[in-house]
Amino acid sequence: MTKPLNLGMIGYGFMGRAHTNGYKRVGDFFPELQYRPVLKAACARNRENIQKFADQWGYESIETDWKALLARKDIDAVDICVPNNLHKEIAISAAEAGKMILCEKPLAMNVAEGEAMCQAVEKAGVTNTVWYNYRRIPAVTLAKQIIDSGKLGRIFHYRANFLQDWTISEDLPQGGAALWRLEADAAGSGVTGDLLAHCIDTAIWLNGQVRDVTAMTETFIKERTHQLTGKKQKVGIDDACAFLCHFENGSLGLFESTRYARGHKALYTLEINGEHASLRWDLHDLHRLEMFDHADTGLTRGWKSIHVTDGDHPYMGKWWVPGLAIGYEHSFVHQVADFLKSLETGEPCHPTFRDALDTQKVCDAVLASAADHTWHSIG
Ligand code: SOE
Repeated sequence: MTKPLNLGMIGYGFMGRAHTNGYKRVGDFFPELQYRPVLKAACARNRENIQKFADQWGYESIETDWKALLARKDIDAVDICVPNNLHKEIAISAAEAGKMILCEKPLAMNVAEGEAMCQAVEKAGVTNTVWYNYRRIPAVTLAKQIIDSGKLGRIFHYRANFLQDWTISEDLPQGGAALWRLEADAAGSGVTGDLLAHCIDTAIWLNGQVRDVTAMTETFIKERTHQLTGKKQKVGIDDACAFLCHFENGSLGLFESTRYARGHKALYTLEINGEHASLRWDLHDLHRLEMFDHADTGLTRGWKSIHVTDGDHPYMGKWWVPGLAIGYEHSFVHQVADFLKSLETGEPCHPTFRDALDTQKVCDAVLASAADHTWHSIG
């Protein structure tokens, strides 16, 4: 007998769809799990839009006020898929209402907000997780297993990029539906919170905590028309950001993100160099993990490309047959599966709010360093 997990989805954008797809697929591919998501309600201010979303994706009902959603007895968990400036208030109220919370990344606008959210979920004792989905791409999970096995030895370097090109046009407005990521009041920051946060979350997971950072940011287009008011407004977000860091394990980190790398759409790459071996991964080729093992001898030594599609690779036994790849959307199915499993075991589903606060601390330090041009320790 399976048990229902009644979900309330707040928001209906790109991430609302990605997460909902995860809820819908999980039972078919992870049939052993005790809990089954039930799409109880979808919530957003615009009645027409949320009804359309609910009809398309199969939500049983709608709400136009998140407070009404939180007051409902038939909702066990809420998924926060709204702009970053709304995460804190909704998450704290949800915790007080005793709801489990799945919150879209980044956790919050800044560390102070994130800390308040952590305290709220911990006080209420509600299960929580943050959607840093790239941890659950099988090739990235495999990298974690290889690193944890000690195969790389002492780590010297970690580097990551997240490159896009969708904001190069000066005519692109800021603010409002789909473009809130460009408005500082809604997003908090630009590429630092939106893209580098992913790189930082994966880096901390794979290579441990960051000790200190020095950063630079740039805003290439200084003014954009606001989509809702039609007025020109100063751009307050970082269009590009690069930072150096030390990790607690003594290795050096190098990170770069921009929305101005013409030709790159979502090029998230990471590489880690250890004493005995190196690994690298690329989102545009997400089912491959590249590895160089110094123990290999002879003329054929070199980088090898592991096609992470075998039944014994992380998560892959759940899908098709060896050799057949899965994609981006499956990382969300995996996160739902791990969340449901955590309800059975009582173990946290990482990254929890508290884990995501570590990423938030690095983001805040990066932005502070870019502003005052000095090194910042991670508090
Ligand atoms: C931005 O374009 C974005 O959609 C991010 O918000 C996501 O977190 C990232 O995974 C892909 O790019």
